[in-house]
Amino acid sequence: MPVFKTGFFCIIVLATLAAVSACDDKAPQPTVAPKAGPSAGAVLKDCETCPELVVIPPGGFIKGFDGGEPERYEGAPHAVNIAYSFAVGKTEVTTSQFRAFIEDTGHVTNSTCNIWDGKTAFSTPDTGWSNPGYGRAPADNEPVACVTWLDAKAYAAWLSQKTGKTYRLLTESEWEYAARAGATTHYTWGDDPNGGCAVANIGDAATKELKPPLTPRPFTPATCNDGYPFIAPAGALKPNAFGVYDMIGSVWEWVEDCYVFPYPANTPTDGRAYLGPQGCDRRVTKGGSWGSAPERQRPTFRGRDPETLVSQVFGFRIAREL
Ligand SMILES: [Ca+2]
Repeated sequence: MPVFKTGFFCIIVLATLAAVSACDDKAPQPTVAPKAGPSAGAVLKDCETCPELVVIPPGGFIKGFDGGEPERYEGAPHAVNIAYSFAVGKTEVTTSQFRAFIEDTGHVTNSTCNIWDGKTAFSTPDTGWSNPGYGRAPADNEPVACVTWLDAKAYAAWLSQKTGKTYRLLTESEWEYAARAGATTHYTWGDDPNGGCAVANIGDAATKELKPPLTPRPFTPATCNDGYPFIAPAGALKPNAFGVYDMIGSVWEWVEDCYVFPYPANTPTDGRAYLGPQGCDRRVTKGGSWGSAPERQRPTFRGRDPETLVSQVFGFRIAREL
């Protein structure tokens, strides 16, 4: 086998591969700038009918709460550190955004939805995302409701296919981190359950304006007034410190994680979802709704529902990897 001097070898390599750095350690090393991602707070939109997204910075927070309702313990509190940026829907997915998905795919949704009838949530024929029991059609700019976890997953898959980006649901950790936006209080707005009406459409004094069958509801509403007896346009109230709207109130948001309580010893602390050893029969829902008690609007409160549940007060928000 012929023996070549390093220089000759390099000429060959340069001529064929245009690679330089391996040949001469005295040569200047190429400077590879780290790939610059979008800055925290940047707003992204991948297509005309796609939801706007807000870039969330990496960071840490304490997830969970050493308390909660009986049989709904929300602890143990534990540190979560999310080392990556990600993007979340600036608002919850709206009626018109969901309609674009339905029209493009022919995706079939449930034809019944659990609608409050004044006493209980009742599976009502001929209801669904296009008729969520408001006594009128949902507005294009209102958050879509009456969608299952499976519908939300299908919507995310469609957006991924449509845009070439990776869309998915938020994990529970990502959701809680994005909802808190740095807040360490019991509620995202402070410790007073009646203090959230500037930033969250919750069960509040305006709820008194509701007519049957949307009311009465089995809780004492907050004493503040957010101006909306039931659903509100997406983004109608103030955003949080990350520039994200309606994380609390509005509609419950499906997230990726399986529900178990308390948090298991191996619950992820890096932002990933807890998916259980063998899948799960219930998924976590977060953030309360316009028809929920003030106490359930805490960022640590954990709804727990089957993937196939359809509810008048359940919607979702999307996440996108960067
Ligand atoms: Ca309200």
